Amino acid sequence: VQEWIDLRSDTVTRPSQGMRKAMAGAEVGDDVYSEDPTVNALQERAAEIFGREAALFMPTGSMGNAVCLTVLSSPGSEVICDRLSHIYNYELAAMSALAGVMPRVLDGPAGVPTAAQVEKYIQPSIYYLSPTACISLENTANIAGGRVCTREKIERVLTVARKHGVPVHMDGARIFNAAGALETDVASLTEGIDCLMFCLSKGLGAPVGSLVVGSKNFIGEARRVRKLYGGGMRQVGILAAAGLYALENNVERLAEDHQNARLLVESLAGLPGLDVDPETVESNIIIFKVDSPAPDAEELSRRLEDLSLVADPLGPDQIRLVTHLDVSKNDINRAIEIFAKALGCPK
Ligand code: TLP
Repeated sequence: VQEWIDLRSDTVTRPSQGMRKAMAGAEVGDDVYSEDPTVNALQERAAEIFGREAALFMPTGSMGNAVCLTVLSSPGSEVICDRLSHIYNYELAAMSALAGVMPRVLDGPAGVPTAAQVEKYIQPSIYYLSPTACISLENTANIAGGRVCTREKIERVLTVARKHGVPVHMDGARIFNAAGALETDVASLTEGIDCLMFCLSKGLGAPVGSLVVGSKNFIGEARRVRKLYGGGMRQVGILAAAGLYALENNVERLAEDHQNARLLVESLAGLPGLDVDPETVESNIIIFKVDSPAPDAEELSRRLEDLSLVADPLGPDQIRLVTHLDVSKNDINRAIEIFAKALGCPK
């Protein structure tokens, strides 16, 4: 029987034997009392890796983002974000529903607004304007095709933000992919950003969990808001152990996912009806348009599924493919053959 190749997301990764072993052996305690030694170790490790004072374990990336935006805002204020951002599209308007803030949406290149765009939309202090609570940047920018935001671009936004006294949040769900692609480390890439959320549950291969990093004061507030949102957890050292294992073992290997994405996109670019630009693929995500003679995205993904490859359509004419640690180079070669077959190309 052929194995499924699942390219829907890097969230589909399953914990390895080594990770499961680490989880089974984890020491635990009640984390609402801050007494889970493994959670504490993970938080300390995350703070250290990012060069920040403190960190906080979160059940999900969405909760991490919601907590950060809540801490930084008050109801009636605005969060500057990109039109393609995850916080704007895929978090059920949590920033509005929970924090009472309004997204101020900009169309940045590659999924991240530029400093000039941001400066134009930071609200002047006039009583009838909603004040700008914060700027949120996503790195990598998922729906922009996993695009990587460079240190230079971040720094330009930080300069404008500081000039106006506005804090900056980063949705760094895939920040290790970004740092890897830029051949830098996450601390240098994100220095000066007020708060950042990153996920353990995506390319890093943990079954669950994200962290928020920031100053001691910020994390103190974040702990309060996490509890408010129902995210106070108990003996979650078993999950934190997976996170520690992921940070130790699965960061360097993200480069393989990027190589696999490159191999895949370069072959897909030669197939009829797939509008793929390999130039824009910078990490582990490939998003492309399908056009005639290819069928629509829905039909193409049905054909792929018949051939044991799962890929989610992103609207009627787009498909997203994500490489991850449960997809090998062999799987990618098979995926290329499957695409050719699904598009009716001769061998
Ligand atoms: N992204 C998921 C889906 O929700 C789209 C995926 O398959 O890519 N920020 C970014 C940039 C994300 O990509 C995601 C998840 C989140 C936040 C939310 O993380 P979770 O799923 O842990 O709440």
